[in-house]
Amino acid sequence: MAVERTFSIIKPDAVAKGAIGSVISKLESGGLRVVASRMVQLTEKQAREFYAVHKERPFYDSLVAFVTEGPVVVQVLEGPDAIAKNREIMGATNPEEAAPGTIRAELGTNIERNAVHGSDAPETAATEIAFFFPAAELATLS
Ligand code: 3AN
Repeated sequence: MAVERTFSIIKPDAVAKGAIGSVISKLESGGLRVVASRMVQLTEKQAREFYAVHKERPFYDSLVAFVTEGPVVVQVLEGPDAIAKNREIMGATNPEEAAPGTIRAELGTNIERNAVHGSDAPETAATEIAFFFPAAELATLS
């Protein structure tokens, strides 16, 4: 298994619930390590740009409003097969379909307010990491 990096957001709903620690605990228990982390209040401009791939979708404006309603934690995770592993730990996009024990099953409310974001492929991981973190801010773990 190749060691990869992926990008993760702990969304405003999970932050507001005081669940930052639970999310990171699940990620770390699953073998992922945090190599960069920052709390940030996204601007509308940043959110629109970050989610530009969804700009034609009917939920785009609502998604932008949600991710800007309060602070989020943006982070970079590293580990074997980190992209797929993170998505496995997150669970399905719709919390109602997420497997028991996953972050979205435990902390998500609905398909929009679903607690976390994770990159879906190596290309998006690279783009999303660079959107928030200069290379110099990524830790090298021993
Ligand atoms: P994932 O986050 O699981 O990769 P995407 O990339 O399809 O899912 O969707 C990005 C985000 O857009 C989701 N995390 C969710 O917040 C929101 N979203 C996706 N589908 C819907 C939908 N049908 N209605 C409302 N929000 C949605």
